[in-house]
Amino acid sequence: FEDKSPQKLLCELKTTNINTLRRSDLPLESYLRPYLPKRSVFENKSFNSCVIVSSSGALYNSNLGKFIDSHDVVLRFNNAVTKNFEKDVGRKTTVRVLNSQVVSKQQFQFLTSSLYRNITIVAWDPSNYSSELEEWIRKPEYNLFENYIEHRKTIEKSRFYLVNPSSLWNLWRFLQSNSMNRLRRNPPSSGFLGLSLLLPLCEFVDLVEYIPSTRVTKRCHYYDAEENVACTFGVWHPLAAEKMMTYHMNIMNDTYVFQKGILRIPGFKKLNC
Ligand code: NCC
Repeated sequence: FEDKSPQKLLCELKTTNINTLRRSDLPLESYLRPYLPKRSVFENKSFNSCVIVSSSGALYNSNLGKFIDSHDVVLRFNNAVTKNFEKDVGRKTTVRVLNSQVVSKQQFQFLTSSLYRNITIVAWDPSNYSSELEEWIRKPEYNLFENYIEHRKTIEKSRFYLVNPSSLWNLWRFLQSNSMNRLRRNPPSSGFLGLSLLLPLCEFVDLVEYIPSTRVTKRCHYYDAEENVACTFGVWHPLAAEKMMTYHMNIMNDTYVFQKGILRIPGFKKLNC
């Protein structure tokens, strides 16, 4: 994408539709339909400052907690905890983007853990590249629907949304059409999905330790000691392409990006496409 300006890329991304499922997306007889929300996530919402907290090990000892909490919207991923890490990652959570393993696997205790209460949840699960919505609902990669329904039924004011899996492939195509290498046909990570969800709503989106700063470490997550460089540079997800793209769209100078670990992407609202 060297020949494209950041503005042009943002305009392309703006036309890449990311949708969460609404009742009207499913036929009347679908068992899932009554549990879906009537509206899509963040419909008509608008915010000033938003921040995406990557789960990167490089956040450990970053002291970015106050900076993170100063934003109107704080987006976190999966089971990334804040307790005992407030100094580095803050304590506020507005929305969590979850992959379907976190919703469905017993070990994450999705229905009982306080991590998944009183916030907006957006979960995703990959469909086959060319499969229809109903086929995916019959055969998701991890069965997230059981806990989806249970959460919507039993938890008061459950704000839980499911990403339309075709949106994941729209994002993948955006990445592929702007990459010089052939990408594996695996959907983007929760990180890039989170960015695509926030850009239409926020004046700007900051990302912390999304591009590894000088604090780069083998540690996978700030919240556990496992070492695995694939978490930062990717194996299954097209992580390298996502990160290069995000870096290209960033408006902070390199001192900010590599010393502080902060990128800033302007939201879509002010774009002149
Ligand atoms: O690790 P994960 O990712 O939960 O991280 C969330 C997002 O933070 C950014 N990240 C994370 C670690 C790191 N060193 N650098 C980073 O930039 C990435 O943007 C990442 O998307 C996922 O994306 O959903 C993922 O989930 C994990 C895992 O399922 C969950 O953590 C739950 O345990 C996946 N790992 C495995 O399945 C083993 C990971 O591939 C993708």
